[in-house]
Amino acid sequence: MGRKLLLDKAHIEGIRYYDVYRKNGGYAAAEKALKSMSPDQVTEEVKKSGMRGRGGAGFPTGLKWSFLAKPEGVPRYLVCNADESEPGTFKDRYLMEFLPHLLIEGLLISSFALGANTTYIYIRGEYAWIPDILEEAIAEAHKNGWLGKNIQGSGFDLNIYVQRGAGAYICGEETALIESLEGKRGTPRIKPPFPAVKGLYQCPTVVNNVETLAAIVPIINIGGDEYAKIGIGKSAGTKLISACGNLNKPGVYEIEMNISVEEFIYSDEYCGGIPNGKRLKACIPGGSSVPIVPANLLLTTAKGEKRMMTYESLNDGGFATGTMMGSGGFIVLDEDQCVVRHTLSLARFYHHESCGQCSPCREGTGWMEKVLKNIEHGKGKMSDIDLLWDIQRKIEGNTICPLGDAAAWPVAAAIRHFRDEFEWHVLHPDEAQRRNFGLAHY
Ligand code: L3W
Ligand code: SF4
Repeated sequence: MGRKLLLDKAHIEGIRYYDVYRKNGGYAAAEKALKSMSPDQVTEEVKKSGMRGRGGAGFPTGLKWSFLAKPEGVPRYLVCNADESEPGTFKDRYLMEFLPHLLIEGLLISSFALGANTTYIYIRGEYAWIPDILEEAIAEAHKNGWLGKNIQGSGFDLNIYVQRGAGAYICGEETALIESLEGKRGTPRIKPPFPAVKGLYQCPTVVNNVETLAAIVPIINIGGDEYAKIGIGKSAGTKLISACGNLNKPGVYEIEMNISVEEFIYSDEYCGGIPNGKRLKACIPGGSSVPIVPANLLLTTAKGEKRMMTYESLNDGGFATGTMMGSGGFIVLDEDQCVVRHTLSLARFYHHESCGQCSPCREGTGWMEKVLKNIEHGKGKMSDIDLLWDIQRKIEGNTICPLGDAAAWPVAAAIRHFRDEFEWHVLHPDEAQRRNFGLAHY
């Protein structure tokens, strides 16, 4: 059994409530940090842990914290990015729903380390029932002296506010999130300046993902060095993976980053294999934005080694053969799935969610959807496949925020690895149309 640092207490009845959480060791890390550590010592432990941001980019958390500007007399903010909208990703929902105090404790320790007295949780609008859970837990934390003024006699003050988003995927991009939090339309800002220098209300701000902030609790409990020993190399610690698609046991799993992809898919401890003994066709291991990989390259790297559930191994060989850990949204496709339809579904999503600020993304996502729809519905030409390739290349790297890349990569990877399937749709228009009967809207 792999070690659990985040979900180890998730099975305890009532762990959502303060009394049960506290009785089971909750707020011990906060106590340790506030009573026996300085803010810099907390940051040092996070740096030593080697933990990388769990939202998708994998940027080292301790390093991000150390970038935070600290001008005299200017407030600093911590913002918790709970706008979990990446297709296939639902791990933060699990943490907030079942372990809200773990997040609040992580926010408290992190805010203390950063010197932030006001912290916001920006939560995805569609998670309509979760703000009540968080607000109830925040009220309990206040009542028990873990929020508010002079927390546990430490002299440190903190208030946490929950802000609901309104259903826009782009508000998960940190600068769009900040714009939205300020009450404006959520469109990404050009970086630099990074939020660490000019973020919320033009003040220094750290934006971290829910899982990242929850993981601060075990890091302080066991120490950064101990945390760094878990996993392989620069993939330190445990990671939550939300597994979905054609799997016997979809769900949220906490893995040590030292198991193979094969073990994750097929072992009974995790996903338990593919239903009805079907063959694995492909996988998108890090949320919809990362490249799709065919089964052979998923289980084994180009060098013939076992592919591991680590940032490095999943990206081994770069985009030509590898993919990315991303947010840990692990989507599995069995042999019956159509990659063209799947790619169309993602293209529709990114077209719909593009904020429209930059032309390559605004226009390109729409064109990719149109061309893919034609191919999927048996109305495409061979030259459309090259046209698609051309469009995605013109988007990648030419936009303000990563949504453009996120829209381009799935299309590029689908053509690179499954070109024969695109060609099949062009060569068999009647069959492609028949398969789509009744799905004209799709
Ligand atoms: C100060 C510097 N700060 C970098 C900070 C930066 C940010 C972090 C990482 O996109 C990806 C995206 C999605 N001074 C800094 C600095 N920073 N240099 O470090 O930055 P970056 O630009 O590498 O990434 P990002 O803009 O945060 C995130 C991908 O993750 N993704 C995730 C999707 C969705 C979810 C969800 O629904 N929860 O996670 C999946 O792959 O496509 O590429 O904080 O400020 N010199
Ligand atoms: Fe908006 Fe797309 Fe440009 Fe991002 S890449 S700023 S979503 S138009």
